[in-house]
Amino acid sequence: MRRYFTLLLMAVMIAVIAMAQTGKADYRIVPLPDRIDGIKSADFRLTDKCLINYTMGDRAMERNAAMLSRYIEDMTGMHLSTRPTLRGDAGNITLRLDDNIDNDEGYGITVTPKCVEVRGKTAAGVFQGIQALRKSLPIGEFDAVILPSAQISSSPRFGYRGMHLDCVRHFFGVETVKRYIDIMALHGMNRLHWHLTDDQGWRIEIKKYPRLTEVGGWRNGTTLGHNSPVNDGIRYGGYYTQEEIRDIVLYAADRYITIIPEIDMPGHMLGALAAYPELGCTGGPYEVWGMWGVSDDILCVGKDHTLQFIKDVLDEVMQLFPSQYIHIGGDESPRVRWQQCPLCQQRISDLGITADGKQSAEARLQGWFTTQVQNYLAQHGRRIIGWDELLGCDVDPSATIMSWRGAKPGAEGAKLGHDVIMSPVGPLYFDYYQTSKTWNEPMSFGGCNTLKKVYDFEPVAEDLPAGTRHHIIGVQANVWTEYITCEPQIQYQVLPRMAALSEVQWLQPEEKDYQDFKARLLHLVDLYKLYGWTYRAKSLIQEEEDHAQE
Ligand code: TNX
Repeated sequence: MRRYFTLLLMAVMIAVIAMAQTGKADYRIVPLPDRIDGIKSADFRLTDKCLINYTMGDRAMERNAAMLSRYIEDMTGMHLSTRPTLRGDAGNITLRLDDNIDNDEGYGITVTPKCVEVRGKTAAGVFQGIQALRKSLPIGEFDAVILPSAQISSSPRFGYRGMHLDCVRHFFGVETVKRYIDIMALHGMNRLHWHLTDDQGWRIEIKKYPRLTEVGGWRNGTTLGHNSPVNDGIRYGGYYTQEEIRDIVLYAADRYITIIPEIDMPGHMLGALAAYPELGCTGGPYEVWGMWGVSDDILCVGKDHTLQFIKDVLDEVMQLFPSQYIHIGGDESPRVRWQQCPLCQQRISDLGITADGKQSAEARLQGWFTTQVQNYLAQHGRRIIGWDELLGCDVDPSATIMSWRGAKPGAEGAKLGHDVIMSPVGPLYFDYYQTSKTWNEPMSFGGCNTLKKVYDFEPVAEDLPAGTRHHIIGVQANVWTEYITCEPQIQYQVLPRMAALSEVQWLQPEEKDYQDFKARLLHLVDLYKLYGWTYRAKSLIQEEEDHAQE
């Protein structure tokens, strides 16, 4: 009887083991780690009995551990507990800081039969290692996942790895912005450039100037099609309260993403002008715009009041955003109003500004205004980023330039000693089409930035002199939302192009290989599916040899 029972038990156990689902990790992820060295020893078996160890008392690592636990559960269905500890124990995953890693965001992962170690020079680096480990896992319901023994290590090529999001032309709620941050984290990115003010609305609550959002946050309608004269006549708007902004900034910080707010000035300001017409040259009245494009009405910088207004706004912005950088726009500022404004002309003559062969007096006036803002922010330990138009108005080289009208202005800026972030319209405007065959695509701004064009982008031009190359500090893709009205459409525009961008941001040029990337991309896309994100599937299955220019 007893023997019969033992046999039965054994049979049941064999059946259970046979039924148990086992998956296997694959470290060839996106972005591809710099090194994946196999170790000749047995594999590590990850189960829900494993613990995630982190250093006791380290809040950042505690959050990292919790995040990894959640990711593993998303991917495999296995729930692993986290544990504060002073040392790594066999059979567990251990997160720890490692001074031997040079790059602040570099990571190392060591897998042996006994344990898995995720290391970084900083907690941010450990987080990058966590993302890598997460993307290596198979997707499904598993009882165990086999992790082949290996040494993996990687460091990002660029310290500034950005995505931009325009929440003005269309407004997106807190949850959408948080999911955008999640998507960025998955792709190893660390800067969110958040476009918060423009002609079509003012989206950030400023306590001292409540009309900015009460009045400036709303437009009476939106143009249909590509800036057609037909307007839908539907009141549209919204804004983020300061409380919501703090919540989003923290959410991003927990994922090692810094949010850089953009308050675009002196142009793209109709939101503010509609609320406070005295800020303009003509005194208005102004309306929050229901059209796209560039408005002639910009801030009047002849009035001291305008400067005070900007300082007051920036005071509140700085309280909300710990980012060292504040983006002050500076793009697309026509100067026709300044030419006719007695106060602006008075300012020009008071300052003794004159035109020369290169620049008009009004261009110099924008330079003066920008410098005032730059100095004010510098007094508070902050730095400015501005669009490449700033290069045309004598700003100090300590201003960082965002090169959008191609990569050439960025290269010029670097030669002048500016730090530069490359985000040229071609191929890094993700509001542009992803194919030349646009008839089956959601309406976009125009252009044609295919997955391959994004992948092939090289931010540091070959002919850039050696002493200036270090000024190219980052790469970013921009998502303007004139034609993007809802979250699935944002995701469709950025996925999978963000995957290609992540390899531009992380890999050295010689490590890149488009065909290999496309093969590795398939698993990443399975993660998009897992999270229910919308993406452009056609970019995966067909080679789109589009050479249309933007
Ligand atoms: C240019 S990029 C703009 C934006 C538009 C975008 C559309 C830049 C500094 N200005 O205002 O939304 O093109 O792609």
